Amino acid sequence: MKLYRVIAVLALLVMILPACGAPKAQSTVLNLYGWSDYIPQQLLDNFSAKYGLKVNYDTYSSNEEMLAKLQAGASGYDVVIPSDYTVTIMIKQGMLEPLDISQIPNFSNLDKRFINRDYDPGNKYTVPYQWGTTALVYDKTTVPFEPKSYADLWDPRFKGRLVLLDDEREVMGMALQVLGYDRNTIDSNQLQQAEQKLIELKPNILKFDSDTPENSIINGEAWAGLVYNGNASLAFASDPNVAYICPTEGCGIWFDNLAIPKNAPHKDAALKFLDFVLDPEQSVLISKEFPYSNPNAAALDYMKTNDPEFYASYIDFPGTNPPDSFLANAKPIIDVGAATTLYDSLWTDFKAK
Ligand code: N2P
Repeated sequence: MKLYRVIAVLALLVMILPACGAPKAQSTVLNLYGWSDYIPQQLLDNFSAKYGLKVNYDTYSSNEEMLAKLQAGASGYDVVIPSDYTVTIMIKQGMLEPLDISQIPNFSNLDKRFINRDYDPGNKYTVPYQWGTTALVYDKTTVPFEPKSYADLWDPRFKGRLVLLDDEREVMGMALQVLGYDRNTIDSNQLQQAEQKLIELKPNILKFDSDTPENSIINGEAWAGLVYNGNASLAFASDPNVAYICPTEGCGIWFDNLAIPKNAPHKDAALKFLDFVLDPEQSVLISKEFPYSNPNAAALDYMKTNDPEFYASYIDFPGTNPPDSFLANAKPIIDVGAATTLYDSLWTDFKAK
């Protein structure tokens, strides 16, 4: 065979072989991009030890922050943790890799109530992480009166004493509900009224904090606030005078998920991570450090057997185990499509005032 023919055959083989399923080198790294204060370091260490993978963990404080970063071209991430309405947006924009659930055996550990939800029918792109409510927290010993509604937060006696999530859909949603509107409205007039309503609340706001708002309640600087359930659970764990209630207008309800961004560089590692997080023993680590509500039925069984004391506290507290008074009147955030830009601009304007 002439030399040029040998070269041509070799070149052809180099092109064809990878497509024929030649084994691809296993990843040695997992790049995780998740909410801050949400994944125990112990779980990441256990994952690293089991698979010999190095985990890099970048954090964000809101869905909007994560989405903006990915839309701006950040492409190195293997796993993200979007909430329900953000899953809708990411699927619509082709930002997620489809999942093969047969490669995630621990998926069967999930409570059936938390799979196959509207934002991802058939779990084609996501697996549940944690879920929860967004509602009112307060310290019974510091408040001038016990609030019952979101509207009560506008009382001048709360001057400089409120901590609010730095979460545009949750806070705008609260103002819309106080005005008697749908928290997912796309009506620009109602949205502008909501911004005005929030501007009236400004004197009462001590700070915005989506990461550790429980600290402001625990240290007494804030008397009440709008927080996620896990924040309230942590505040209660350190101070039994803390209450977490569903306001008369109705609380928020949300479902967070693990997903693999399109073209993730280490998809094999990402799939291993999705399965590992759903292992009951690992999942209990999440509940113990970040007590949101856990969608993993096998994990709750594991907790009941192996840590009955913690399980009792999990079942007792409305932050971890929301009673009907929360669930009957809980409203999810849904994708508002083109109106998202109006929410963004009103929120930015309000924050700058
Ligand atoms: C973690 C907050 C996650 C809950 N800091 C919001 N869906």
